[in-house]
Amino acid sequence: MAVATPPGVGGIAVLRLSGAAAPDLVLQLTHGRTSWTPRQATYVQLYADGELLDDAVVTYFAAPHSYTGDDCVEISCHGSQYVQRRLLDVLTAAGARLAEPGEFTMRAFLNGRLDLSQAEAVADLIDATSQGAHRLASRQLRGSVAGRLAQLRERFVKLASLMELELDFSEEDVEFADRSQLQQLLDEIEQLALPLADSFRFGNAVRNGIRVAIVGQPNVGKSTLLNALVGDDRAIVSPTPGTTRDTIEECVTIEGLLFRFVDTAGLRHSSDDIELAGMERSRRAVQEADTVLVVSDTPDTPGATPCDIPHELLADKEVVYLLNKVDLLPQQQPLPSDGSPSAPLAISAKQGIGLDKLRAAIVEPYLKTQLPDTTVLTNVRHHRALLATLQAVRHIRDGLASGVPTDLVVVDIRDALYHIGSITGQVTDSEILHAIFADFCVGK
Ligand SMILES: Nc1nc2c(ncn2[C@@H]2O[C@H](COP(=O)(O)OP(=O)(O)OP(=O)(O)O)[C@@H](O)[C@H]2O)c(=O)[nH]1
Ligand SMILES: [Mg+2]
Repeated sequence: MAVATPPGVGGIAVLRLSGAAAPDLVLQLTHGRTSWTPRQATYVQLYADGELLDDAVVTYFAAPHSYTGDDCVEISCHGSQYVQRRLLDVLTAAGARLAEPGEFTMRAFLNGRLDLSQAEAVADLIDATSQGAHRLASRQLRGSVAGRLAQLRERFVKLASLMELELDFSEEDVEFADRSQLQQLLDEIEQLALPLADSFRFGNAVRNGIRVAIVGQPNVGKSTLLNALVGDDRAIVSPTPGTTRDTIEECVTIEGLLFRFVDTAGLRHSSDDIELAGMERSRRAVQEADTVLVVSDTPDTPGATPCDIPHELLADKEVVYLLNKVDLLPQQQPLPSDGSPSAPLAISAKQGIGLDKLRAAIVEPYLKTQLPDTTVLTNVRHHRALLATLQAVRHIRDGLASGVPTDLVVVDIRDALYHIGSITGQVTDSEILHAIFADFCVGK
């Protein structure tokens, strides 16, 4: 039992009970009702210790056709904190207990209503604040990740059965399993698993809000650019180099995706303590960023990385090089962005030139997560398990190539199956389960 609506006062509050005893417990609060009709909203008066407490609407979901798979009852009562507390009290006295966070969803998982990846999607769906994040959670809830993993699993099972066949007959010294068939299966596995593992970088960013760090030397117009992108005078702009000391973060939704733009202190050699601390934060902002906008304002060094950003820091990030203040360039001079694909985008943050192109460049890599029929990983736990699966695939390949005994190769296949099973919840230990569901809100 738990209140499923947010804590506090509201027009109505929903109290949810799950378990075989739930329908009878709630009947006890009515004067004289003896049953509920499944899936029918029923207007009732609820009594607490003989006194009328509230008018409410009760909906009964009979097992197994409920969220948890057990008998469920939802009470929609008035959203007063007193009514909520009193209902919890009388139901507790009648034998109900408060649910743990995520316990309803955990019951649904344990009753086989959802696999673990779908159950986790429920929490993501509730947390989603943008269309993009909602879309990914919604697809995962409908089984996109589960479906892709089932395809993977099927191939591993086939691989295992071929190898085990070989194992059964090993005394006869015959190599049964056709090596090319094994290779073919491993190829298929990698073709399925690699894009899925790669999708995590973009999927995770979309789920959490895509972090975009704006970096460059002092005075190139980083704060002006932040203000232009968020459409607000958020950061102080001045002709004095070293204006921005701290990082400044602001969220904007572009094409349904949530972006967290971070303006940073300009990077240069300095002996000022505060400025140095600011630059340290700039570097951290780059480290945490999914996309980095590297801004410069001089056309002679387009695309140059400003001092103190090591190239390896940018290795697994989307990087967009910008040449700002093009409004100051002589009209006849061709813009440096003409030509090579890695050439910087010419913009004027102050005059609003080139900002649409910039927005398009920022959004582009993440938009592919939104295409219909793509399966995208968003969950760190899933990503780790999939990387472990791919590691096992490499072991299997090496084992086959170097003639490792079949029983050892089979161990690696079992290992891979274990990791896939850990994503869907086919194999889990209860500690992991509790850790996953503890992050849920109460009442879900
Ligand atoms: N002409 C022109 N001036 C610009 C443009 N963008 C910024 N500026 C000017 O450049 C100066 C520095 O701008 P800021 O946005 O404060 O630069 P910054 O990179 O944040 O500087 P720091 O915080 O000191 O690192 C200001 O006087 C801005 O008005 C532009 O596109 N064109
Ligand atoms: Mg600034």
